[in-house]
Amino acid sequence: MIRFPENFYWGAATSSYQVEGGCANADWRAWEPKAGKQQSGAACRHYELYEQDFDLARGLNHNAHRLSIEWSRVEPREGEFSQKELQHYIDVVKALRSRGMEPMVTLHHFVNPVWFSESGTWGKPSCVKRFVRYCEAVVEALSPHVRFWFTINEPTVYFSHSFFWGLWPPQEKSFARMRAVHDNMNQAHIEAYRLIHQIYKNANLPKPSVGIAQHMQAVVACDRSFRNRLAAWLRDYWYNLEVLDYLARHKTLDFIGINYYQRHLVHVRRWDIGDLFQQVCQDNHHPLPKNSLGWGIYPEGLEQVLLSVKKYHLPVLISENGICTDDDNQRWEFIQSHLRHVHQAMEQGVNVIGYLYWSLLDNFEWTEGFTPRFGLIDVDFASQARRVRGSAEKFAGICRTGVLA
Ligand code: IFM
Repeated sequence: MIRFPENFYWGAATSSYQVEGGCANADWRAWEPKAGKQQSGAACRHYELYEQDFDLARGLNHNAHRLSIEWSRVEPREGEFSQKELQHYIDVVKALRSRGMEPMVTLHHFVNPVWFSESGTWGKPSCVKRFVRYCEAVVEALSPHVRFWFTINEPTVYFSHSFFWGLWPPQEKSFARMRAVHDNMNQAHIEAYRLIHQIYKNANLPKPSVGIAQHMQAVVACDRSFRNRLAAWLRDYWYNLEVLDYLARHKTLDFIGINYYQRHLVHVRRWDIGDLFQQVCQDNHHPLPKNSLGWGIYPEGLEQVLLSVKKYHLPVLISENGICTDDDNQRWEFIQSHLRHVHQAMEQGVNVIGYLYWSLLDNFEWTEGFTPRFGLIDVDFASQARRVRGSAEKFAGICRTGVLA
């Protein structure tokens, strides 16, 4: 039997664009038809149905919930802030509080307002000022109700997918642009971190906790050869640790959010950028069970990445961990096996303060559309009916007792 601490945060995560629906001023929305991708459309209609969804989460004994603010709603045109939308998000976080759930709020989760993308996006140095101005409006409005802030979700995934691999809008493929975005996002985090603390101080509010959600893969060399071990080290540094090192050096992390999904088995056949930083070895050695997108399920990897951030001596929140699958037994197995490794990392001294499953609801999985089913709650996208999955009921038992049998 495994017991987690009494004050542990248990819950699930979502992001605005993936669940809300109707994000008319978002750059992703403008890009989807041009790119011939499935369109996010009404998504889960969570913008209207959030109270019902939070009732379900509360019924599943969640005591925390991570959500994101849709920048393109709050600031649909440059410098014009919508009081109506700010009020909407105040209502959302109050709805969580009134149900006994700790709101954990992300300010940027992959999506930008169209005006921001059209005027240089994250590649232009003025983006820092623009992002910080948006943060100020949101944090001023929500600070009485929120203690946990994530400035940016998965910066490494965002700048590599959007500016280097050309997979996401604006589909650029330039190392120089990616570097500029990387630098600007780091700077944006640092300035937003300081601003958030200042706002709380000015308002005499208790100190907030500000961090980022970092996507971390368990990077494993597929054999003991020097070149594969070197490549694994490089990939681990670049994807997992480089941004954290920088922000920790600047003392702008109060906690680290970790989003963990899969193993990356590194096999460098050629010294090219794809083999080094992107490809996962497809040979049939070290086979693993897969999720429905073919990602290798590797629970011990969560312990590995947790131990790799121990050196920062900061609280760690599992801000996302989940599986897309049509087999709900596999989901329950996934949750239990990952939690065992979280606990093992805690026994080795990592200060893990909570676990948020990705995701509360089936939702819009970016270029993969609505097919992958990550949710604790099944969503029928035609009728918008919700159905709580068996795995969610079982997870609810752990959320209630803190005990995994
Ligand atoms: O759906 C995404 C989320 O937006 C960011 N983290 C990974 C999830 C699954 O791919």
